Amino acid sequence: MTTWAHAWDQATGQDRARAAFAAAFGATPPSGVWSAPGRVNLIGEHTDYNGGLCLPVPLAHRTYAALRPRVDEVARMASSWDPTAVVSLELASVAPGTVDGWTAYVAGVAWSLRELGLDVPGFDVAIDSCVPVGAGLSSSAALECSVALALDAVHGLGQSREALTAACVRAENEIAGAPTGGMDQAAALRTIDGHALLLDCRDLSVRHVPFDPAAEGLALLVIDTRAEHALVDGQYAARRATCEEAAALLGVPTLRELTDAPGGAERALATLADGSPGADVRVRRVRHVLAEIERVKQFVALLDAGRLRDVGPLLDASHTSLRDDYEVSCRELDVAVEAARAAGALGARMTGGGFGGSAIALVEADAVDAVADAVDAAFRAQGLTPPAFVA
Ligand code: GAF
Repeated sequence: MTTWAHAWDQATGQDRARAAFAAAFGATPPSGVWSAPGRVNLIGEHTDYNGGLCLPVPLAHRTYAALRPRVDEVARMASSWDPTAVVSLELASVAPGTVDGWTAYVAGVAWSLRELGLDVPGFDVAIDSCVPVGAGLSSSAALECSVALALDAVHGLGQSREALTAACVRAENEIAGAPTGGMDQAAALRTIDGHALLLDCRDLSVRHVPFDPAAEGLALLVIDTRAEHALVDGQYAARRATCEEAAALLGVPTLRELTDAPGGAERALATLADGSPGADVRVRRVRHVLAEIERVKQFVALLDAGRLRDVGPLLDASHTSLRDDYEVSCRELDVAVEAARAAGALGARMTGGGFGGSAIALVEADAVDAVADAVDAAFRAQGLTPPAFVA
């Protein structure tokens, strides 16, 4: 039997956060409940920190923050992940390396806003969420962004979505210690329903591209492999460092610049293939990034032309490149992708940072259950923990 992780409707999410708030902090209600979604990225993986393009869509799964300001400088934080504990800390004590676990994402946002010179005193907050945690679906960003929206509203900070995105990225990089690139926070704060977000990470401009698989008789199946992924274990940082090293060797600020002139990518790859120590790895990492940026452009062109049915080969090529050149896939992701394709998916790929986490498959709407069953069966046949399907 397949397992499905369904989203709550927003009224349910808000009620749950209010109930968690009452359980942690007593009868006086919160000032409100704010929320932000998880995401899947359709294509454009490991491009954000290279100034590239990516194309996330919001999930119906959201994180809810019930929050009330305090007059002192204390943050008290409760969550459904650990309902018995309320973590309390002085905001003035928050600095890189001082806070661990999920509270780093919450306290980090307050720290980041205060670093901008904004007046952010203490608060009580209770969190509840239906975004699967550790599934590569951006639960961290959904948490940060729900808190950022809450603090912005209760303190009348008047920050734009773009400014809040930047503050959340800083919280994640500097307080939570994950050197991520910013796609996830932009997805949580700047996406709109029914659209993919074409995010240009060089200038942070966005375009909302209509994305409605159901209108074409299709569905996007999201497969949480339950192989836990982590962005703070060094592998993600190593990929980012290699890209930055290659950009420095090539004399460009980011790898994106290599895609600006015709033939730039080919010339760059030829230059990098100089036989020096590490050259082979640099070539493969850069080849992925440059090809992936091109795939985003092709994917968006197909969406603009109403040809979602034709994006399958781009999804497949993205996965192959992430598996072989970027080396961020894993057995569970490969099994999910191969089983989905074998069961008739038009295309499939890992999504998010990799090393575990989730895959997506574009399938005929009436084949969702059959493809899910086939993926589930493939996991069981290989002795893997069965996946959860996120819907
Ligand atoms: C993770 C990171 F948080 C993003 O910034 C992005 O780099 C992604 O991995 C890979 O595309 O989700």
